[in-house]
Amino acid sequence: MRGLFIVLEGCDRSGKSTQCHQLVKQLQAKGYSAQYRNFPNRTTQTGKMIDSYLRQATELDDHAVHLLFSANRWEAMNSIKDTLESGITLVVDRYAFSGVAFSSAKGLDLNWCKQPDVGLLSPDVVVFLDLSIDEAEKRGGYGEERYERRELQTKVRNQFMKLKDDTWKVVNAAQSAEQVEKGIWSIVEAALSTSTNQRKSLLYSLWK
Ligand code: FDM
Ligand code: MG
Repeated sequence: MRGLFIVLEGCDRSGKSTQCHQLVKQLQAKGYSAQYRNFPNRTTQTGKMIDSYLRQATELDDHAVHLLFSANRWEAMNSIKDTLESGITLVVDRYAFSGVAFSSAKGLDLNWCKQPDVGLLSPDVVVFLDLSIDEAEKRGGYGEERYERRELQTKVRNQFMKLKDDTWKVVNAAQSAEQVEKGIWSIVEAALSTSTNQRKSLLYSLWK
């Protein structure tokens, strides 16, 4: 049976990366093969351009960088598909939802933002770690990268809310790390329990 394609999304400081790594560990402890991936993947050619932009070392047009983020996902699709088909479950830290939420928060048209990601592999589960901006700021403030500002983060959160559909599972990220972990696990456990026939075949159908 193929692996599950799990995406964790949320605003900065919501604990996404920590929870992704915890989830991989928990899956492995239960005997599942699981791996962590993240977007942007800063190690590829597109990823290096994105990294330099995020560190504010270079400037890029908003549209151009949006397309780079999308290309950074497209170039990973074959590998993601092969990995899932080999039976490995993937826990992915950010996906196209971040792509659209951030770029549209900067003022680009939301529908325009979705287009380059239309037809990416659809995740089986999207877990949204929900945290208010006030709670996020209490966690030690933002860092030095582009986008790590309260004003933009507030807009990003609003844009995420517009993308949320009934396939999303929301977990309150203001809880303790252990409680968040439990909330995520119960969602993942339900998805894992689907039998071979029930698990829908992998489709390049995001936003189609
Ligand atoms: N980000 C991330 C985008 O603007 N578009 C995208 O498609 C993705 C995947 O990049 F501010 C933003 C979100 C965040 C920044 O992400 C770097 P990490 O997770 O902090 O590395
Ligand atoms: Mg960050």
